Amino acid sequence: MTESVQNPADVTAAAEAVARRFTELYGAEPAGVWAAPGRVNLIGEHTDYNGGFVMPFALPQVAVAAVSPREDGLLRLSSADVPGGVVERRVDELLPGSDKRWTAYPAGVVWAMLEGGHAVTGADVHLASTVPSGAGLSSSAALEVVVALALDDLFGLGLDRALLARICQRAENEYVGAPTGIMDQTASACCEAGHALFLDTRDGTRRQIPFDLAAEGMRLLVVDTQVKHAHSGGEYGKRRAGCERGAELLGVPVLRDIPYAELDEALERLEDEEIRRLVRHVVTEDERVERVVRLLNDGDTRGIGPVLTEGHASLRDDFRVSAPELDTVVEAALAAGALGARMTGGGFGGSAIVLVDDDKADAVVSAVGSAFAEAGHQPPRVFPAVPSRGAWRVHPA
Ligand code: GAF
Repeated sequence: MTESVQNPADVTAAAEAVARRFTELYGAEPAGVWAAPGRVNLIGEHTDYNGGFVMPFALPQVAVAAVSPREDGLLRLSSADVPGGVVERRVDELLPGSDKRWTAYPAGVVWAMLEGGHAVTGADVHLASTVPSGAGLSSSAALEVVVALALDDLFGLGLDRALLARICQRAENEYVGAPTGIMDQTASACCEAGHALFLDTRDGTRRQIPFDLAAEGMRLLVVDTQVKHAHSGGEYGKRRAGCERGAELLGVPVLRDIPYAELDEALERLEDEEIRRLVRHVVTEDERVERVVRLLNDGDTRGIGPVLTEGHASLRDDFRVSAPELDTVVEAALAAGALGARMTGGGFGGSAIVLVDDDKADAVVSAVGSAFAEAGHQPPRVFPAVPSRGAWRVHPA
């Protein structure tokens, strides 16, 4: 049966627990405690490294960090979620690509800050997270952003949220070695409760779009297939390289520069079928984000359902980043009366989202559970996605 999980994080309790453990590990109370959320992406997938549009919102699930600054160049890292105690590094010896463990995310942020000329002289950090890892819900961006925000505060760096997100992206791209775009870090840093975030990844324009499904008798379910995905694995990078090749062949800096109205003409100029499919996905996906924004602005929230489902078909058939478990969620949910459904995040496993009327939610959850059992997939975890706030300092408030 489908397991129902994950109450929204009780951040205050989590912050107290993390601060207590920090004190045990490092022998003094932390200077503060910060939190940064995971995200789901409503629409706009694999567009962020093509200069396109995305529309994520933050989840209630968060990474929490208790942190104190140091002046002696030592970086001490520990996590409640990973056994192994405290890991020590020297900030001036951090080396991109040298760390294959979870510590690469916080250490990468320190490295990226130093590379950017921001003076960070060391820190003690204890982390814990309620964002499921490997579920396509940006657990790694949450770790990066929570550490970046803490360091920004503690060292008085005065970074704005967009720059904070770019530093975290640099940590992920260069230090961790995953060639991701800017969506996840921006979502974790910049989202607002009750809103989805429209982001133009080319010029960085952000718009908060009110997104209150509860008021309209609907909800968005996250279905975590528990099939693990990994961005540093080759497939994500191959898609990205294919998109860049497509832009080059079409003579534009990024695929965002191909107007939707000129897509057919652009496709005719491409001989390689694989690249043609990648280009078609990216250009149509940007158009779908714009359509969703228009529908939400017009108050037609139900109308976004079919657009989400269209997006899934494009990711499955053209971009080819879906997985059998994700397709099962979408098919079973729609057959049971969902308004729309799609995979969310990078793909190759991870999570799907399902837009559903409140009175159909139970039927949809049970249909997805049965379909998984029938297909021999391990049971998924299902929880509602409530648009929540971006990163903040929990203590001192
Ligand atoms: C992952 C990446 F981290 C994002 O930058 C984005 O490309 C997404 O996959 C696909 O839309 O979450």
